[in-house]
Amino acid sequence: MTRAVYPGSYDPVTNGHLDIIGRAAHLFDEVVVAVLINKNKRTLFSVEERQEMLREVTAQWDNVRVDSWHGLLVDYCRENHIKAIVKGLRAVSDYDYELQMAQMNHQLTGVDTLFMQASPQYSFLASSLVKEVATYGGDVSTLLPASVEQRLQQRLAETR
Ligand code: COD
Repeated sequence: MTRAVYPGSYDPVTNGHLDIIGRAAHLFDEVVVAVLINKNKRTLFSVEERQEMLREVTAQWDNVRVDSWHGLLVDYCRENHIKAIVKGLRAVSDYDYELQMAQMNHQLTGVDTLFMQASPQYSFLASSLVKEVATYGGDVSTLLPASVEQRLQQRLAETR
């Protein structure tokens, strides 16, 4: 059985993430979308909320599972017998840091990282930018699943 993990912050999940998840689900028997917890990073949504949104929008794929993890990604891979990490690359600017992480992870445990190129229509898309645009009233409806956009608008209204 081929199993891969697609790790990230997912604060919140965007259509760019979903595009990678769907494509990875065609390549692997199982894809685990893992919300990595970083206590030093301030997020708009809690880990539970981020997982809930991911579960809603990935329900269409039987072989996609959502999980969370606090600690090193390589330890998650080891504990769950996962040999491949999937990452999305939007632009050359993503590559330097992603390559460094991939090499470090490989050095630590031998786990391999597979890069999938972002689809052109999503290559500018990042959760942080979506939050910024929505904060100032911009239209983000084509960038997020409808249920996620609804939650984002609700959260921004609560924090105003
Ligand atoms: N199109 C395609 N891919 C995209 C898009 C898009 N529009 N937007 C984002 N992605 C990709 C990102 O490149 C990334 O691969 C993934 O989707 C998740 O994105 P984010 O922004 O939600 O998540 P990040 O980049 O903040 O996640 C970083 C990790 C949490 C994966 C990383 O920090 C990590 O592995 N942390 C665990 C601790 C650890 O092991 N540290 C040592 C590393 S060597």
